[in-house]
Amino acid sequence: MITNQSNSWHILGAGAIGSLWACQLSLAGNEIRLILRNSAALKGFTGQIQLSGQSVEGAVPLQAELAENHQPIQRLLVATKSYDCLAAIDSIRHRLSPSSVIVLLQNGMGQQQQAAELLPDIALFAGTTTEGAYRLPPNKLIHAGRGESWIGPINETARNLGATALDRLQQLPLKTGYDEAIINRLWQKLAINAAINGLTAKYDCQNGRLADHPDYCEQMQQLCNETEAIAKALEQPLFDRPLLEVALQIARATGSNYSSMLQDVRNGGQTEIDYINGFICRQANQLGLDTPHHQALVASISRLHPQFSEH
Ligand code: KPL
Repeated sequence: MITNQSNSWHILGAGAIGSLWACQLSLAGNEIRLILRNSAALKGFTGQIQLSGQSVEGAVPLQAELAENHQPIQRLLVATKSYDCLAAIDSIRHRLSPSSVIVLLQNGMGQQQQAAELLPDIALFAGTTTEGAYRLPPNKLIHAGRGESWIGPINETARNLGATALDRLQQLPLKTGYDEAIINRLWQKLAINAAINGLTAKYDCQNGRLADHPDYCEQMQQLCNETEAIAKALEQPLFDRPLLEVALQIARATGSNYSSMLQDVRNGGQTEIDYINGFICRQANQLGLDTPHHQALVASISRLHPQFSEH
């Protein structure tokens, strides 16, 4: 039986966003368990996260465990990087039941559809957020900027269950709305990330630099033109003004930020390029349309980490 008000949450992906929701859910009286990637991470976990910034300051005690545990999972928040999503879900699949509810809160697109194919009978929701947070090892979490989040169903099971399954998320002091048309919200966020993240990674610059540099603005324009054409062909309305205008506004508003993709490159890690600009290329391909500027950007970011690239 599905208990809509379950207060037991597991969190996969203890980066900044996963940790922020873990802390907020815990502070609101929910029972939280972080699922860590291996025994070294579990051994190194200090048992608490030191929260500061835009959230109430203090130490939040949290429990942690490994995926191979057998305790059933009622509510699961997946906040891994997009490219880790399927493997992460697969690692806890033995703990899911038809009454489990999963929320994917990640950048990029493509993984939501793959997860929906993998788990047709489990309620799957997806979300997007503009909350700003970062981790300072070993256990600090800085909630740097307030934003807003949207969550909505991505399969029939979730649509039938509706917003009440996510009451606990909506009761947190993080501005969160429920939207049946979540795919469109994901497209809007994707369109912005596709205009900013890859270029900042390519030119190793802060977001604001894109808006100040005529050559970078021109490249944003080309990416935005292609994104708008694909979104239009897929009947996904973006904004009530040109995408470039919105992307430039966000690049300026987050001017001193280093985009998540640039941070990944600087940390020597894999990037989400295949789930951002790469997703747009795959959609274009299915439509028989060309996206040369997105393709070139995917190729140049992939060259930074050829060992990881799908392409
Ligand atoms: O979402 C972002 C990201 O870095 O992933 C932007 C909007 C570019 C802010 O940095």
